[in-house]
Amino acid sequence: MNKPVLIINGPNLNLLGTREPHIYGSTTLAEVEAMCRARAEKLGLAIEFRQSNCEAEIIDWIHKAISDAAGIIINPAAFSHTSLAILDALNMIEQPIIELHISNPHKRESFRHHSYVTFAATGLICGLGVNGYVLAVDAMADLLKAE
Ligand code: CA2
Repeated sequence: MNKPVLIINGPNLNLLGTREPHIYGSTTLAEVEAMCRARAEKLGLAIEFRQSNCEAEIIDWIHKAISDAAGIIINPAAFSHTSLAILDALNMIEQPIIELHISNPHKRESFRHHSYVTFAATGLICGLGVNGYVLAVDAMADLLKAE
């Protein structure tokens, strides 16, 4: 059986669509999950879609993905800018990793310009709103096909 692509969402993204719509839009995370599932189904990919506000839980998911996932799509949210521990975990992954941001952090405050996660990422999608998730599923399908 094909291993699923793990889609990880970091802290506060459970509130997507309910706050700061001028930055993040008004689509909820449940709706983003539905968009990803629809696209993945068309591409014949299985996905696991998760969100956590807890750094340790995200690290545990990444460890499990070493053996259980075909690839990882991750919006690490604020942990992008702070978490060397998530980078260390992602560096253990041999499968493709796509880092994703809804906004374009490089157009925002300078503390968002650096992401630890980028050092482990195969590719990066940012600034395209929640449609970036669908594009990430497409890009992951291409990366997996090329393997
Ligand atoms: O643009 C992105 O996707 C970010 O990863 C979002 C993070 C931010 O710290 C990064 O710099 C860029 C923040 C996520 C906060 O989630 C919210 C959800 C709903 C309303 C407000 C914030």
